[in-house]
Amino acid sequence: MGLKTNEEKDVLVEPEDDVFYYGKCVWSCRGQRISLIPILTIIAIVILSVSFFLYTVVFLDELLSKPFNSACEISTQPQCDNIPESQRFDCFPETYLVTKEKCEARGCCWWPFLSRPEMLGKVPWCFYSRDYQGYIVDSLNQTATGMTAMLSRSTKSSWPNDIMTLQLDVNFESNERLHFKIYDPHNSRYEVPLKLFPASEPVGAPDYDVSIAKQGPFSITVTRKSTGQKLFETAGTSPLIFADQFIQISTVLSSPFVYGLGEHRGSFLIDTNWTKLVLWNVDHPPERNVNLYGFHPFYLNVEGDGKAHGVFLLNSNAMAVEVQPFPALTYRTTGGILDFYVFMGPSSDNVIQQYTGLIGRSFMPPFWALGFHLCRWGYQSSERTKEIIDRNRAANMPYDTQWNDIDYMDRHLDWTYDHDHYSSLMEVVQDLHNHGQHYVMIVDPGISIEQTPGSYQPYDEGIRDNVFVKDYNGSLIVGVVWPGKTVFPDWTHPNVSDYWFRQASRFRQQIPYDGLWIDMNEPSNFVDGSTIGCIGNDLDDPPFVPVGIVGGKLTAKTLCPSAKQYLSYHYNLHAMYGYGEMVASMSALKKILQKRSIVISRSTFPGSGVHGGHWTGDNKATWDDLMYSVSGIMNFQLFGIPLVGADICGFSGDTTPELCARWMQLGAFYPFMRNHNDLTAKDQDPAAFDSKTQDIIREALNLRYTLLPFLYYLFFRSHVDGSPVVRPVFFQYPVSDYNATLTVDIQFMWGSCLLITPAISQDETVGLGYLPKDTWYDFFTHEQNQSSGQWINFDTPAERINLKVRGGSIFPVMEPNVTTTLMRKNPLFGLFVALATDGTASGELYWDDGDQLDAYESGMYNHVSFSVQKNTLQSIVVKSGYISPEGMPLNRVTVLGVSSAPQSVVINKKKANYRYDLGSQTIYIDGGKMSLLSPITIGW
Ligand code: MIG
Repeated sequence: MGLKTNEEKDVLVEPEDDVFYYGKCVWSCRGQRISLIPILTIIAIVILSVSFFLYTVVFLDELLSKPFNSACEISTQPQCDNIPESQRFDCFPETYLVTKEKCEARGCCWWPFLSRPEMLGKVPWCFYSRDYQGYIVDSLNQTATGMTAMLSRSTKSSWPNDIMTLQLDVNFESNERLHFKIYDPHNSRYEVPLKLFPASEPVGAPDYDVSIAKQGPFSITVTRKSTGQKLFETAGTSPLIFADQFIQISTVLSSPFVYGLGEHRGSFLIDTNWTKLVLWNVDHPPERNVNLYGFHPFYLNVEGDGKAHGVFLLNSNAMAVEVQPFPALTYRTTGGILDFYVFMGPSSDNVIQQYTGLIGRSFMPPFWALGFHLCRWGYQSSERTKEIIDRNRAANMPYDTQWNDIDYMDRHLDWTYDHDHYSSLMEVVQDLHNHGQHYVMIVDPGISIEQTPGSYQPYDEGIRDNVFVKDYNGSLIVGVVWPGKTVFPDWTHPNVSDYWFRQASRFRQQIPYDGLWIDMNEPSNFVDGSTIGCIGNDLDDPPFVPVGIVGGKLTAKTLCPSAKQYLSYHYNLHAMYGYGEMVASMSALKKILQKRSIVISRSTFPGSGVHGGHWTGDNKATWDDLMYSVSGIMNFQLFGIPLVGADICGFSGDTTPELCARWMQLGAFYPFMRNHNDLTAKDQDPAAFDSKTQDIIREALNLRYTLLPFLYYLFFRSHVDGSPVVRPVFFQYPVSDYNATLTVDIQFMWGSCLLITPAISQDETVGLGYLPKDTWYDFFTHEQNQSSGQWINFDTPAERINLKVRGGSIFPVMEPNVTTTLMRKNPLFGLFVALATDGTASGELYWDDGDQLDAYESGMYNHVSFSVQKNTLQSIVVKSGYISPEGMPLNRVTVLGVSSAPQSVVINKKKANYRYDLGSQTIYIDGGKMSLLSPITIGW
């Protein structure tokens, strides 16, 4: 019956276009395409027999441990025998088009056969031999905190300008941080101008060892002493190559569980089956297998036993990182030096704490920034912006911040607004402020050169202060962006910070904005290189360009790498362009506002988290994009940029009510929650939908606002000790049967308390997820689940997200309101207590005035810790440095997991009002507005 229907359809349907037609034929065009079948069959037979032959060949080869290569197959010189596919290190990484002649000219092994046809294009045909001539160690000396070695090579590599002598410095910086650096001791080379922070304590008895091979090719091994696990191991991989514009080093990974290396789109766990990741900042929508907006050469590797370490390569040159099944990882970078840091963990949290200890801890966002942000490209007028604000207020949506995109500007000129269409912008912003709301608008880096001299200060002052990027010749380099022809501030120029501050502060006198959204800062350019292209020298067109890079070249959609910045060529500094703008923008905001604020940047680099947050760019209104957003957000937790979110409901394309409602439910758990929409897509602000959808969205927002004190606490932790805000499930549960937790990337945690399981597909009411071994409570029903660590069905009814609380948690909550400002005026604190099976629980609270600069650093904050033992909750006021007029009254306490009705409930020796629900085993206690700034004891 079904088949018949298909056939009928095929006859009836007129192919509308070729793509559609071919697509259909795969399934059901047998009648019409009968002539294809014999051809396809023959092709299939050929493919099968060839692959069977190859498979047999390779299999036998490995089985018999016998070289298949005889003198006539592979050149007899290099040792190419018995190198399994997984251990082939690519000797021709710059192209797929390699020939036997070219390969052998490099002294490498040529073996163009693969075990399985699907390995084509993944497993290299041209790979290093075991005895490839590289660097040897000439001398090795111990130093007070490590060792120093001199390396040299006597033959040239195939890359131009080898550095024939190298120095390696190994420095044990602390028990947790190892630093090693390979560089040219004779000529100084570009090094990343990033502010790094010293290790907190000196080295004592570290749990690591470093050894350098004294004989044979150079190799370095870092071992975790207590387990013998090798954490960084170059032996048995590709040789070290250190040429002027091509530097390569490989390491064996301790396990295939490797994460990070951004910015990229994909699963959280990086596939070790030959994945090539390109790092080179570019304006490109999140797509798999290409480089994106940010540059983060950092990975986390979970060792077999649940311990973890991290590796950071401090390098900002265009880079390819290849991960292969050995498992091993190869860095190939186009410049700089090899400057490595290894972080010893041993927990994943520790690794991130140690990494951010080096690159800087995340900034403390103001409280309002954790509320809901609403944005779109193309309101087209201040009146329309106001209509949207009004309708969402009328719909009672919790909502703190309204944004404007480039359409607020006068002809897309930075630091101006359109006096025709946005004439009432000032009133709109004042109205937001009157309602306790905030305003953020976009600024792009490109400064128009097309204005009448004397009429546009951002250009005139930039020329006067000499802050724009130059071309290789020293003239201004000109690109094209939204305002037409533009120049680009050089964020490394000593005058740029003042210059940017002046523009920002002058504009703030017109429009009193509260934060900055900085876009297009890869930097993006509508023409490749510049309006006159690039000179095309070794910097624009280097001998190695990562395969798969967007546009196929470094100049694509950005400035010429040969352009000159104050500190170095753009070639070296490109990856840091957005970072530099973040630094200048945050510094300007602090000076202007004298308050905490936000900078949300598209392009990022290590250290960006110190100065702002990130959104993951131009996603689409699809379920796939909703799903991948979770990995995106978890990645930035590894990179030390916890304030991150994806465009909720999807940027490009029209969303649907269901998708948007689901996305708002998930987005309520993004550290940065913003709904943003493309120029032409249909409205997707909460009030744009039918009342049922609005109800779902309002609930999601109320839930977020209820949980804001907990989220704020998590940001405090991140700011102070570097713990991520959103945590991958394995951070809490590193060991699980079949390593299940190591693959979980649709679910995630807030701190150690909440497990979030979003719905990720249409019409989904139950979703498969992993429930780690622990005691769990449903946040809404309080239903208890004792899990032994299993994949189970999670209820995902349309009305809400699945939210589970880990037994043993205490976290602060607050009565929600439509703005954080109103919540703070009447702060009704609550405590959510979920008992572990032994009746214990613990948690903490952080509070300050919400936007005071350096509140924590100047001690003007409150910190309270809570614990439960034997039916008694006790608080300890760790710090009370912020006394607000509103106080910190405890409104209610909800205790889950109380199996029998209490006789009474007592707060600080006084009887309290409470209600016990046997069904859900919950006590609801009236907190009696006791001040949280004094110790509280509650017994039941
Ligand atoms: O070329 O400012 O990623 O969020 O709406 C597009 C317009 C420029 C890209 C940003 C997007 C923003 C859009 N921008």
